[in-house]
Amino acid sequence: MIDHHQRRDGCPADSVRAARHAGGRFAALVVFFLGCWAVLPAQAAVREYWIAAEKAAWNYAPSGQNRIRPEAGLGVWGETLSYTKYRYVGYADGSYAKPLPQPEWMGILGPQLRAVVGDTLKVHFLNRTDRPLSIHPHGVFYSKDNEGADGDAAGAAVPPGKAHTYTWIVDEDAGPGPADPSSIAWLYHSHVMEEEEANLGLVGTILVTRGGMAHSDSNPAPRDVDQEFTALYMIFNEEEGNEGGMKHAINGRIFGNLEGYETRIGQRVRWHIVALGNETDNHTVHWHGQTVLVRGHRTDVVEVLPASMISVDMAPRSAGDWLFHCHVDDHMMAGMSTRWYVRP
Ligand SMILES: [Cu+2]
Repeated sequence: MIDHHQRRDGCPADSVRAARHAGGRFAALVVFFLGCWAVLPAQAAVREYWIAAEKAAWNYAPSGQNRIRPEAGLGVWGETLSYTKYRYVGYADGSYAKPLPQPEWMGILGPQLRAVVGDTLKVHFLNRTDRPLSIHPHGVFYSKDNEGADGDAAGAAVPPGKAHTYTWIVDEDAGPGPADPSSIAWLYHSHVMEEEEANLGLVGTILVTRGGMAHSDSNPAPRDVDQEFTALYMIFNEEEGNEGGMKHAINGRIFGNLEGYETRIGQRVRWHIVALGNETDNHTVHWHGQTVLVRGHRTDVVEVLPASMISVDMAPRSAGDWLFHCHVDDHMMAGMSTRWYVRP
């Protein structure tokens, strides 16, 4: 990721909106800069990301074991564990030479994009696969050319071997609302044949921090939390009509094979829970060992439906290797379960 900082934040929202409605790009720029010249000298960034779509082997349970209840085994879900998936892979620059490392707990998720309200996201997309794909974001402000879906705009379906740059504006309407915590999550996914492509593995998240709440200009993460985790609850359908091919996964792993959700007592931890999929993707996400605060309500279970996004806060008080799982019986049985670790 590369950040270019500009004196642009704090421009009067009205002038920006007026400019957008005015249509012409030149007119928009003039109004934009006139608006900005007069007001607050806050910093905003253009944050650039490079993402390639690539085919990759994916194993839903690399240990080959049920790590939650070893004696129960993997059942029908263990008959085939490895499949060819399509993934969003992050790179440091336009050479697309060396994939950026990401934490183990991210599993199959694409790179985490971050922004602060007022920023612009520039996402360079290279399609290295054999089918047309896109990146369609939720939440952020985009023109039709930057929607990554639906129509003949260049970004709606990027052919194999081709590239496209998406520009997304992270305005107030993309940021946390009054009852939200200081950062929220938006999904992004491919949207040429959406229902197939999410299932292929082309899913990621955008985290947006409220204005004034970032650590620094170069670190857009919120400063009132110590750690942020993201969890995608989604059943991947690998073999139509075969229960064993229904992979009830958290970030693409089953039966405790997702590792890395690790924290310490007293850390301020934020969880961004997202879901995608079909009518069976109604999940009740449950933490053992700790309650969470959801928009002012206390609970230890949050409900998600396909394309839901919810952000919850906790400060763990009890050390342990705790379960983190879907509370729907069938889903639990099929392996939609892992652990989160609270160290003393
Ligand atoms: Cu579930």
